[in-house]
Amino acid sequence: KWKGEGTTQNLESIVIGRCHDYIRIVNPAVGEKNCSQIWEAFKNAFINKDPCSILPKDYELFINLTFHTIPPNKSLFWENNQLLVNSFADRGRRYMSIGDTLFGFIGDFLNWCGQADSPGLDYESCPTMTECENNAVDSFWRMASTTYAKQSSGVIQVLLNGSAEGGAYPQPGFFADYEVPNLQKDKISQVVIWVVDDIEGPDRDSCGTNSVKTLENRLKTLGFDVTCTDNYKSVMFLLCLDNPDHSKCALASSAPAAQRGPISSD
Ligand code: ENP
Repeated sequence: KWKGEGTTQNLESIVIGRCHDYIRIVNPAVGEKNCSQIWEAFKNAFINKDPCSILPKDYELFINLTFHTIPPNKSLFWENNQLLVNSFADRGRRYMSIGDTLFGFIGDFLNWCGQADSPGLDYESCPTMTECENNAVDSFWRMASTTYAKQSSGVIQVLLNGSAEGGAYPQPGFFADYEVPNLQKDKISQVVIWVVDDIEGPDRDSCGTNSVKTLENRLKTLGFDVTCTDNYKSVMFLLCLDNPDHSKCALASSAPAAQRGPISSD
């Protein structure tokens, strides 16, 4: 009856399994957590309720149970480049994006919703954002985003997609609406913005133009020290893995090296 996809099959096993994977393998530094209690808190946020009346605060217990600190300088905010961010962050080894926190790790790529007057999950369909904004998934990410932004400290990075249709800094958007307003001025020393275009994609947005300019001005007005870099090299290298022959991917020294031919033995 809803337009969105239904609950992911095996949701309970996935949530409990991801929780164990996270605390034992991905990031044992968070210490002991009770994964079955975390599942109960997650489920109780939305089961037996009208799937359009779920509020961020319904996930409060879930967030309290999964809560851990985010190491300074490791936060990585983003819009419109989830898979790139997943690779770049490397499960928290390089950066800790929201998907590399315990609460974000549990929800990543999943779908879920309940139904009024029934304890069952709805595996057939779930409401989309356009049907109602207070749906189980969006309210989850609003709560997670708010928590993540409030916890971020030191130098924080923002990876934006300069080829995105709606602009690199979409408004409305989770970053604009739930993260920027919750950044803690006294804990954050600098905001580093990276605007990276798709290798084949158009150059729609860059530092100092269009929506990125709006973001830079907003952050400066809030009192943050802001820097912005277009097509940041480390991220470019990662994108170039899949497009090694594209002109944007030529390494500065590689052309002469190739022309030199094979290394001679004398
Ligand atoms: P999209 O639209 O590119 O990607 C949405 C997909 O990313 C969904 O599969 C969603 O999982 C997953 N996801 C991971 N983290 C978030 C998240 N954090 N979030 C919403 N979805 C998330 O992402 P958005 O909507 O632009 O959100 C990007 C935001 O994440 C940025 O604000 C960034 O700073 C933040 P699922 O469970 O829906 O299948 C917050 C909102 O970290």
